[in-house]
Amino acid sequence: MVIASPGGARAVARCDALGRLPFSDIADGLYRGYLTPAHRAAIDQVAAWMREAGMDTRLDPAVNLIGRYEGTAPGPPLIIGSHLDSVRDAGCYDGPLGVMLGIECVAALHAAGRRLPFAIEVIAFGDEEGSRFPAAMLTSRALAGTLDDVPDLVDADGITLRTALAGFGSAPDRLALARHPGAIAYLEAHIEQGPVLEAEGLALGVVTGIAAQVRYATTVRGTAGHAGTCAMPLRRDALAGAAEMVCAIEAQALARGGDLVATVGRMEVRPGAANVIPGDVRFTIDVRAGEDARRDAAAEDIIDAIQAIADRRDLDFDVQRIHVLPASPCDPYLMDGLEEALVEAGHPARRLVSGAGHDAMVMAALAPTAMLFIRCRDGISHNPAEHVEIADVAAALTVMQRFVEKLGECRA
Ligand code: HGY
Ligand code: MN
Ligand code: MN
Repeated sequence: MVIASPGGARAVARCDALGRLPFSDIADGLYRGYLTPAHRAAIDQVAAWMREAGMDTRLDPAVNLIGRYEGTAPGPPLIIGSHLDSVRDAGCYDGPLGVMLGIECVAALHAAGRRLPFAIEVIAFGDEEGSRFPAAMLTSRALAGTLDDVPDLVDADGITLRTALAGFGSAPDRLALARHPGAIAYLEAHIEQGPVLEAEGLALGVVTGIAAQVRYATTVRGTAGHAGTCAMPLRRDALAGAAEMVCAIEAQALARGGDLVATVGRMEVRPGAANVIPGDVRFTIDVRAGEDARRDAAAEDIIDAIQAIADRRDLDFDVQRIHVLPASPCDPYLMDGLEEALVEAGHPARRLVSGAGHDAMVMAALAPTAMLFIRCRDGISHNPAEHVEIADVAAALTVMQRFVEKLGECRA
């Protein structure tokens, strides 16, 4: 697929193109899961765009797509990346925009016949969202070498990670081979997914760090029963209990205020019939804060609060931690360089924290990181209404190109 106009417009157009079949696993809207047919189609298309920009391409054992543009000298590359997978019912820009902007940075060098004193690798991570298997940042953790053990994951259709990897010629025990030898820096451009830049009339901002996050899988068990014959005082209604728990989780986060957030994003009710008292409810809890200690304190209080509800209602309760990532500060030197590039390109300096998680928080184990935020309309994300302006994306590309040139000047 050839999309003509270079730069910001082409990056946006390519994200839009990836938002439709065959690059989505659903016909109406966008969902691109890790190791799905849509992921395969997206890899093939993005790899073609990478080769068009002068890169060699490969898939690593974790099924990250890596495009490489050689430099004039040997040594570790600059990595520019983001993720190709999406949440369910997603917008087009969360993830792919950072990959497309990385490709545009290389395409401009290639078009000018130029190479920098270091190679540039553009990486399209396969699984940042964790929307297919219950573990997030799986493939950037494999690449950064922080995936300690590969859990036996199964998706909602009962397909195992092992089976899904086999479809791409890999296997769980090969994920460790995805470990990257190292990079001089990791740069990720991403939509802000929040309202700050738009509220201040800014197109771009430099990210100072990424909030700590922890995620739990919770099971509440009561007694399924006949909705018509079981008297209210005798019930062990798992859904009524879970509903009280969800409100308690919200209350705990509201009481703390600040950047502490807690979310129940997914709930399954069983058996799920209108005339049966629910006996089994499973839901997720996602807790985030700017620092690990505040995240942990809030999570502990939340679990205590919902355990007390289970006890009072005579419900069985189980909670498993399924994902945890520490807060990840961006590199001060790289932040300064990115801010210089921002100001030289005519934008006010603005630094802000990211409440959203990003592969950058994992890549910090491999290299110093920098993130550039791009304004998005109404701060909306994880939603088909996600929208960016081409002018803002073009501005981001200019800043990224200046930043990359600065790195080149430092290493010349
Ligand atoms: O959940 C997050 O913050 C990211 O979008 N995966
Ligand atoms: Mn993202
Ligand atoms: Mn996301």
